[in-house]
Amino acid sequence: IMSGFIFDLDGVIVDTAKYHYQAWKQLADKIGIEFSLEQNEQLKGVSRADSLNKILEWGQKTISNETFTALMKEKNEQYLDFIATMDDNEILPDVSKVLNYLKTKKQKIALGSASKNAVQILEKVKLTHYFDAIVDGNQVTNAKPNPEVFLNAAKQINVQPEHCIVFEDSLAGIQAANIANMVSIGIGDASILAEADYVFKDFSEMSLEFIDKLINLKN
Ligand code: G16
Ligand code: MG
Repeated sequence: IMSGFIFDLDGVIVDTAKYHYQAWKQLADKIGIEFSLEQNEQLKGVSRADSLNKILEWGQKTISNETFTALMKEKNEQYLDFIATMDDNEILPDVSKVLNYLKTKKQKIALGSASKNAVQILEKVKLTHYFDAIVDGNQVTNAKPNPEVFLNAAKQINVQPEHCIVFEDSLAGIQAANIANMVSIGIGDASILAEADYVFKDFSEMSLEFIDKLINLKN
């Protein structure tokens, strides 16, 4: 019996969403655009370029391609400064427990992230060795809710989409998992993630019995 477990990174394995927010906030302040936590919610799972496009749209600002590239670079440098301080203390509750359990049950594990910094972050928090495949923003052209990232991950671990389970903190990611015909599990706020098959506040709310159920789900 074999399932594929696909983890989103930001907001599921580590709370880098707060660093994305701070980096975008600083940039928005600098160019004179208001940027709220609510708006930040809409940037979760969204690529760097699409995020900047949305912020500019909200602020009704048009800029040259050159400035656009410079602003993306500036945001990422700020973000990388935050990332540099990360260690395994930043792994979210019971993520390691779940990864360990899946390993002992010989399940396939993949990463499905929109981030171009995913490999670096996994290294910082020392989780790289758990993953049979890593699909991130460097390999994907269509952003969530397009299912490309998850379908690509399923292919790399050689598991049919119907036998894959996706853990996601963003609505776009839940939608992508649903479109891919995978089991979608929201990690976070149930009111935001209402389209998910299941929602948990975090992994500490998820029992090992439930994970067993996922392993045996559609086999
Ligand atoms: C993450 C975040 C997004 C971020 C995107 C791109 O996706 O949720 O907020 O904009 O990656 O990140 P970067 O600028 O590092 O390439 P995910 O899919 O891991 O949640
Ligand atoms: Mg996320």
